[in-house]
Formats: sequence, C-alpha cells, structure tokens
Amino acid sequence: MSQASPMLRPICLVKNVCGSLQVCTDAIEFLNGINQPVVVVSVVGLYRTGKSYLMNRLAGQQKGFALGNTIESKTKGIWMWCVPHPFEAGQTLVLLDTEGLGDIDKGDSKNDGWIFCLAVLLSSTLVYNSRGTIDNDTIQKLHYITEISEQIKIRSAEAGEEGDEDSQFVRFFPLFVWVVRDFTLSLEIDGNEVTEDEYLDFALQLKKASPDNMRRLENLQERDIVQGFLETTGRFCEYIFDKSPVKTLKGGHRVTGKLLGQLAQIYVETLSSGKVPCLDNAVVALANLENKAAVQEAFKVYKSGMEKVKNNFPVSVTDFTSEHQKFSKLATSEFMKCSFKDDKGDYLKQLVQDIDMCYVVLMEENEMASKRKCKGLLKDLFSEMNKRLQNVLGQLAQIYVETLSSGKVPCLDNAVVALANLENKAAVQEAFKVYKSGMEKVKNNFPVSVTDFTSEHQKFSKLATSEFMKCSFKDDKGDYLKQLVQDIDMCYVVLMEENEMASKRKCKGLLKDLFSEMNNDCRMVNTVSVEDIKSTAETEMSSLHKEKEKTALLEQKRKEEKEKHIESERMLEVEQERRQDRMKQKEEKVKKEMEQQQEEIKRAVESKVKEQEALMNKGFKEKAELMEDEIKI
Ligand SMILES: Nc1nc2c(ncn2[C@@H]2O[C@H](COP(=O)(O)OP(=O)(O)OP(=O)(O)O)[C@@H](O)[C@H]2O)c(=O)[nH]1
Ligand SMILES: [Mg+2]
Repeated sequence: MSQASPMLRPICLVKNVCGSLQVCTDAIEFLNGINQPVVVVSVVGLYRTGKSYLMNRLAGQQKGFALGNTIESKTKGIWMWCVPHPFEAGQTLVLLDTEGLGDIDKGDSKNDGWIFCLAVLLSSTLVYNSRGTIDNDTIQKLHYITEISEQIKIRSAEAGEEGDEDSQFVRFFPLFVWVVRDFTLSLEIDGNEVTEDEYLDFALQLKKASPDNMRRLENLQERDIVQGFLETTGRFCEYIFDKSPVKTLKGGHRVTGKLLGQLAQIYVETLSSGKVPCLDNAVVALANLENKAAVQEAFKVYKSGMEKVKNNFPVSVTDFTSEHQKFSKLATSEFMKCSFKDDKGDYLKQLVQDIDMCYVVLMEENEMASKRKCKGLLKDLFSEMNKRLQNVLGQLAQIYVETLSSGKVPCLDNAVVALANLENKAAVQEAFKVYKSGMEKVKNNFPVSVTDFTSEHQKFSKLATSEFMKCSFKDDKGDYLKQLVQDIDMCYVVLMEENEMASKRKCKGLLKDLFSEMNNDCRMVNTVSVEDIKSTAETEMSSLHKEKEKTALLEQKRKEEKEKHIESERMLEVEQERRQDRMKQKEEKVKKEMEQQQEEIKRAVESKVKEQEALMNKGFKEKAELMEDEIKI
C-alpha cells in the first residue's frame, strides 16, 4: 500500500461557492495518491468553540487549521489534513475540520445541514464539540443529529423499506465523541459519582484558564498553558487514536484515500442537486468505479507478466499455457484484493474476457514467431543447395561461351546433357569417396568377419548412393549410378580379397599354434562365394530401406495425432483449473463480506442492548420492549 508525500498544511476539501457546495480538485488529487486505508476524524459543533484547535492537536501541531480570535466564524467549508496515523503504521489519519454551525450572521441553516451531513457521511469518528455545560440549550442545538435520519438515507428508493431504518443507523454511522470544553460543574449527578459513559466527559473537562491566554492559544508556548488543559487534550488525542476505526462502507469494505475522494465527490454532487444522500447508492456507485479500476489493474498484472513471455517467443505451447495460467491466477487475486460488491460477478467476467482475448492474440503472435523461426532454419538449410546451383550455373555459362566461341549455335538440350555429364561425373567421384573413406576405417581392422565386412560395405554403399542422388541430375538411363555401383563393387572385391589375405595370414599364424580342427574351420569361412553375399545383401538392403521409410512415416503420423490429443486435453485441464481457482477466490471473498456484515449486525445489536439497559434503568420500559422486538429482527 502506497502513500502520497506528507501534507505540510491543511487544504480545502469542500467549499461553499455562492450558496452551492464544490469539491476542490487539489484535495481529490491528493487523496487519489493515498492507497492506504484511512481513519477519518471530523469535528462539528457551534462556531467559535475551539474545533480547529482540537484538530491541530490531533495532527500533533500547534498551527495548521486556521484559528480565529474574534467572535466571527473562521473556518469555511470543510478543510482536510492527512497525516500518518501515530499508532497504526500503514494507515492514514484524515482530519476534517468543518465550518462552525449556527453563526447567526451567516443566516444559512441549509449550509449548516449540508456541512453536518457531509461530516457524518465521510468520517469514521465524529467529534461533536461544545463549550460549557451539557444543558437543555446544548441538547436543543443538537437537532442536526436528531434529524439525521431525514438528511441521510441508508437504502435506495428502489430497494424499498426494510425494517426500521432508524435502528439501522447505528450500524453504519461513525463513532460518536462529544467533547465539552471549559466544563466547570462538579462531576457528580445527584451527589453520585459519574458513570463509565460519562468518564470521557470527565477526561476532557478543561480547567478554566485565563480567557486572555485562551484567545491566542496557537501562539502560546506549552509552558504558558494551564497544565490540566494540556493533559486533558493529550488524553483526548490518545482516545481518538486508540478508538477510531478505519472508515468502512456499508458492507464492511475498507475505505482508502482514493475511495474517500470519490465518496466526497458523490455526496457533494447529491447534496448540491438537492437530493438526499443514500448509503446504498453511494456504495453501488463506488463499487462500479472501484471494480472498473480493479479490472484494469488486474489485467495489467496479466499483461505485464505475459510481456516477459512474449520476449522469448516462440515458446512451446506447454510453456505458453502454463505461464498464461500463472498470470491469470495472479490477476484474479489482484482483482479480488481491490474489488467489492461484484455480486453478479460481472466485473470478474469482464476480466476473464479481457485476459482470454489477450491470450488469443498472444497465441497467434507465438505461432507467427514460430513460423518465422522455421523459415529461418529452412533458409539456412537451402543456402547450401543454392551454392551448388550457382556452381551449376557457372558451368552452364562456360558451356555456352565455349559453344559460341567455336562458332556453333548453342542448344539447350546439348547444354543440359553436357552439364549433366559434368555434374554426374563429379557426383560419382564424390559418392565413391564416401564409400572409400568409410571402408578405409574397416580396412584398418582387417581381418574382420564376413558378416561385419558385409554390413559395413552395405552401410557405406547406401551412404554413397544417397550422396550421388543429392548431386546428380538427368541420369535418365542410370549410367552414372551403374558406374558408381561398378566402382564400389570393384573396390569391394579388392577389399574382400585383401580381407581374405589378411585372414589367411592370420589363420596361418594361428595354425602353427592351434590344432588341425581349427584349421578346417578357418578354410570353411573363406570358401563362401563373394557373388552370393553381394546379391543377398543388395536385395536385403533395398527392402529394408523401403520398410524403414514406411515405418518412419507411420510413426510420424501417430506422433502428430498423439501430440494433438495431449494438447487438447491439456487445454481442457487448464480451463478447468482456472475456473476452479476463480470460484474458490470468489467464495472466499463472499465469505469475507458476509463476516463483515455479521460484524456490523453484532455491533448494532450490542449498541441496542446497551441502549436498552440504559432505558430500563431510567424506567422507560415501554421503549425498551419495542427495542427488544428490533433486536429480534
Ligand atoms: N476558552 C477556550 N478557548 C479555546 C479553547 N480551544 C480554543 N480556544 C480559543 O478559541 C478561539 C477559537 O478557536 P478555533 O479553534 O478557531 O474555533 P473554531 O470552533 O474552529 O471556530 P470556527 O471555525 O470559527 O467555527 C481561539 O482563539 C482559540 O485560541 C478552549 O478549550 N477553551
Ligand atoms: Mg475553525
């Protein structure tokens, strides 16, 4: 979670221009840079009651929000100061100082209503600031709070009424803190000690200080201010830092700085258009904005991940699919982190669609890259052939030049024949070289068994023949091939004889030392007809060759079929895994949202129980019974 650079002084969030509210773009831009959850503390109350001073203390500063020392109201609109939360790393404390209510000179109670309403809607803790004692007059001035259910709606008109809306307010409204300044009465009620609920009042009570000093508090050194005043202010700050929760929306979604800015814009627009702000509508509008952004962010995760894969194109289909799977999963969890209230899963579907479209495009690009690579390889392979072709062309040119120089008319057929003669002759020589050099190695091991000798001869004959086939052309009658076979055969016979001689020499040597039976065996080996062996070997060779080619072809086809099958199965598996993963993440999200709602309901019930107890104690049994019904609901 990132955070914008620190804010050195407060800026205006909402201003009142000629009787209508406007959001300040600077403030929204600043909030847009805060991706941390925010704890929003706003202060409301009558004008000239020390609200701005209190907010400066929460910011840990002597100066910041402008203080006035005349009776005329100072703060106009809503001012904002974002500071790092002093207790919670990773959270931002947003302080909202509001225009004082009830300035008679202003004579604009509508504006007061708007300011109060916005303070309630935007904050997670609402500080109500008043001066003096809590008496009937102060309670009367609290009419903004008692009328709050007319200023704000929880459910949209389309959703209809559901139960008592009044009782729902406690679930979604900020923590309420009442600060009483310059409290001078004894902390006793009918001679009894104050209750726990009234402890806060006690903690915040201020000793009466010299009025001269209090009028210019921001310019005073701490030592010049009454000790008790500083202590209670300190305790107030500690209480706020400790108890103020992160701002959440209806449904429990934590609000970030960015969301707070959007929320302010939505509510200000609603109020300016004369409508009653509705929590449900705001959540839906915000969810749309957030979910759209979540789809974009999540898609970015997928895209940037696949960009790296793209740099290595072409990659195998297996690698490509597994990377796609990995980054789809990452994108889905990124989406789950930022999205909320995507009940129908529309935004998740949008993300899946975007990813799938990108996947198809990338798949095509990978295929293209693969084709390009194959073309390159083929080009290399054929360049050798080209060289040979150029050689042939050179010879052709020479033939034509010679024909023309001798005064004859060049003839295409003659040229081809002449060229073929030249090429085929060379082909026979090259092919024979292949055979000869192969058999030379066999010769070094003479004498060898007839079987070994024949198989080696067979191997190199085959190699020589294919070398000949590569280079020869227009050997229609097979004269040059015959020539090659003759050359090979002659060489074979000579070598066979040499092998025989070597064998004989070896045998003779052995015979000297071995018995006479061994001698007979050796002779038998050498009496095998050379012609017989040759013809059998040739027939075998050709049938073996054909058989091999057929088998290779069949094997290739079978392999292709198998690969296709494996690939389609894999794709199916991948799709299933992705779907399962999405379902799992969605279930988790729904579970979390349900838990948050349960938590809200629990808080509401607890608060109602407390309220009921208080009423019971005061003897309002009738009201308590009514509330019991509400709790059951
Ligand atoms: N007696 C007394 N004076 C205070 C206290 N806190 C602040 N003041 C003084 O009251 C004057 C008004 O303080 P502000 O903080 O500007 O009051 P405000 O409620 O923000 O005023 P508006 O913005 O005009 O509504 C300043 O001169 C402060 O020094 C307090 O607890 N007791
Ligand atoms: Mg002020």
